[in-house]
Amino acid sequence: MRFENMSSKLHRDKLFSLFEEDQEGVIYLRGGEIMYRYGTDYEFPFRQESNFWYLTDVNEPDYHMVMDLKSKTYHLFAPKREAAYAVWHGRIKPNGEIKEEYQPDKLHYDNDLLTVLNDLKPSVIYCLNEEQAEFLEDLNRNFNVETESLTDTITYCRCIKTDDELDKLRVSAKVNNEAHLAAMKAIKPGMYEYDMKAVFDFHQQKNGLLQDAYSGIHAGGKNSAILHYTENSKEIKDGDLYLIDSGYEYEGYASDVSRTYPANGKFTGDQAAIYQTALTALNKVIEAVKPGIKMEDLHLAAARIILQGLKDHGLVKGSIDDLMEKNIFALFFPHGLGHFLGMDTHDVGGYPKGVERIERPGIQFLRVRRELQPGMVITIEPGVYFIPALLKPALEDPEKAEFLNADKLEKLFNFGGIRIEDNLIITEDGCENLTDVPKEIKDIEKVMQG
Ligand SMILES: [Mn+2]
Repeated sequence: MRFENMSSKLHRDKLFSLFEEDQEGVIYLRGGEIMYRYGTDYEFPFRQESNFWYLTDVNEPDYHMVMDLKSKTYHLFAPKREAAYAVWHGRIKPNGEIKEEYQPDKLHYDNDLLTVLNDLKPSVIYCLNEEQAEFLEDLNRNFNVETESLTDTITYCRCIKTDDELDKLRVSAKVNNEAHLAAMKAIKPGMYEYDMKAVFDFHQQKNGLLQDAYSGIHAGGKNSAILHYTENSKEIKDGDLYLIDSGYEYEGYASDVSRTYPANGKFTGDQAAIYQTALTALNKVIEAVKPGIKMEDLHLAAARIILQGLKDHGLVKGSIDDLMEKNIFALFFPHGLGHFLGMDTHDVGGYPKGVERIERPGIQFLRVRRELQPGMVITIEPGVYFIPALLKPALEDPEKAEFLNADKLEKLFNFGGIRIEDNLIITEDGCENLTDVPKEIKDIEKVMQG
């Protein structure tokens, strides 16, 4: 599936529309440059800065852009390449081709940036950060540069997706779903975590998705209780759980899916009970997702379900209300329930101006605190972990220990953790689940046992 490279026109119109009709000034964005490893000539693969990509469709290094607010004119500045560039990096795109591909109102070379800005005589230049502000002020000391508001304005645009963006996320999800299914089918005890990474990456890349959206987590056994484990280097043993939290981008749009399953294809009693606890939380939250609902309420609802599951399995004791009040949930579910998803994996817009984090264990890490609206895209990723670094001190703290079954918990210090994560588009009356990878216990066991 190919997309016309014109989503950025809609995005620019959306951004223009947020300024007053007679507003003076210009918006300036500098695109990404190639990054090198420390002081060497090792090049990291180029990936455009998300705001720039969003507003231009340009995923090439060394571009700049200017939007003139009054005339609604979009200027794109392409790098002026030396002939030697072609020898080392490939063909230099002719101007006509750049114009055709990106359709700016005015195309210039980057060395004309100062001339064009001087001609526009902007009363103010809105830009994203201090670094870009300094770059502009170095061009002309008299420029009046403002860095306070543009990030919020673009973020406001980016957190409600257009239909084109949703279609890109659907394509991304489809390939990612296949890669997750392939990983689930491939695992065997004795494989290394990097073997699983290789299987997953292969299925993405052979489908044309070349850019990972974040550092993938491939965690066997107790490593699955390390929230951002990325070593991916250990052997996965018989009886271990394996947790995969990994995703690739399609045309800049990320997928972020997690699954956890037994390496040998059959859940033990403990594994099934604890897995089902996380899964029930996920399924119940997905049923509840709809416009108007708040992520912090979903987080707390998931926490209650997790506590109920742990209580049913004899790991915690007391009333759910007391367990909630004492923040016992955060010992087992210490991260946020989910986040926005888009051009960035942890996409922008989770905290509008004036909204603060909730100072409470676990939920303080929630990355979204706002009412859900149609067109937003979120992940929901409840987890249940046995993290000795959290549980050991809790067992020594009388305030917490009275709610914990020490004998049972100590036996689970090497259990690891479970996280199950789906990606959802908020719709008018609920949500569309982009993730289609087996997650019910019977479905996982069926797939894994061939
Ligand atoms: Mn996530």
